[in-house]
Amino acid sequence: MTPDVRDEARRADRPARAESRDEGGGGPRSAIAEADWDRALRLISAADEVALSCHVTPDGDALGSMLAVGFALRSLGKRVAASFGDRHFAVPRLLRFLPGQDLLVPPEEFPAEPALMITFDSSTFERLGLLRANTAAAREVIVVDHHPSNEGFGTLSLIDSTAAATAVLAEQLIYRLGGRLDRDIATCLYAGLVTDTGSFRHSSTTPAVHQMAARLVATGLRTDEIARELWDRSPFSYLKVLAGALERVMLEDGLVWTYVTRVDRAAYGLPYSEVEGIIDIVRRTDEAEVAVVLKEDDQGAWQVSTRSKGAVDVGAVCVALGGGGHHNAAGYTSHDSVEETMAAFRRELGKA
Ligand SMILES: [Mn+2]
Repeated sequence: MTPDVRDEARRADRPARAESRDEGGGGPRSAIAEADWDRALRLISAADEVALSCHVTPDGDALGSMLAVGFALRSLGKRVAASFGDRHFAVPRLLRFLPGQDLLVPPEEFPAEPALMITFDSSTFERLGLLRANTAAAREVIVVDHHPSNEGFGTLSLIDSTAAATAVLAEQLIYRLGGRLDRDIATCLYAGLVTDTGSFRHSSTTPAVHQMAARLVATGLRTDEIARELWDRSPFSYLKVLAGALERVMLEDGLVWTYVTRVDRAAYGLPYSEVEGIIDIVRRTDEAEVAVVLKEDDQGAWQVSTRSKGAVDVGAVCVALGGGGHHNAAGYTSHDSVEETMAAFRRELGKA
């Protein structure tokens, strides 16, 4: 599965999680054992320096969880190096408001052989990008994550697939370390919580999620400012590119789709990363069960984002086309023309 496909899954509505009381086979992984928390605390208390990583092209949950724990470790007197393994190391524009960016170092300054490393929200070793070698060379690797598919690539797993976000586990780790929530830590955790619950809209939004949000908001953080940074801003050029994409949107037999070329983006100087949100506008369409947006990247390949309202498994469609994802949110890469790409998509959709 390509990183882009995983990004599709993480950006979109998650399917409803099974109840954690279901302890039969095939259910979510059970909550983290006390013995594992204890071992994590022992490893951390014995360390002078802790190296933190999250997945490449981090979202609010990955970066927010990592920075929140980074703050807590620093206040315990640990040296902290935090990073993510992108080739072009830069914090995504939407996340530059997060406090704690001084904890970040580019991958080339990350400890080559960390004695203790902690990874956040990365479901696979692959998703650590340039930091894979550092991870492989680390003596101990604690994996903090909530993806049910997590490979458990570390020496210790703190994985709970019933958690709505990795930030939920990060908060627990901070408490167990004897840390307290301040406004900076809470801002980072809140960014994770709202990102992964889609602003408390997804089915993962449990009473526990709102209780955690209440603890975070009680520190005095600005929910309005965080919401604007994460969801409600874009450069003017985005509106122009969006207008072009909406101008040519098509509705055919329950399928709504459009495309954005690199020429469209170049005309307004809009980077590829800024067109991710177009699918969220297109998928609103009442008359369509499935939404597709083809986004041409800087290399000329089409990154295909797909969404379903539930009746169709777009994950299966995208797997058949070489990609992957979830039932309601998936993606793949196409090197064909727009017409050929859509013809192949329709063909697979017909089988689903
Ligand atoms: Mn997450």
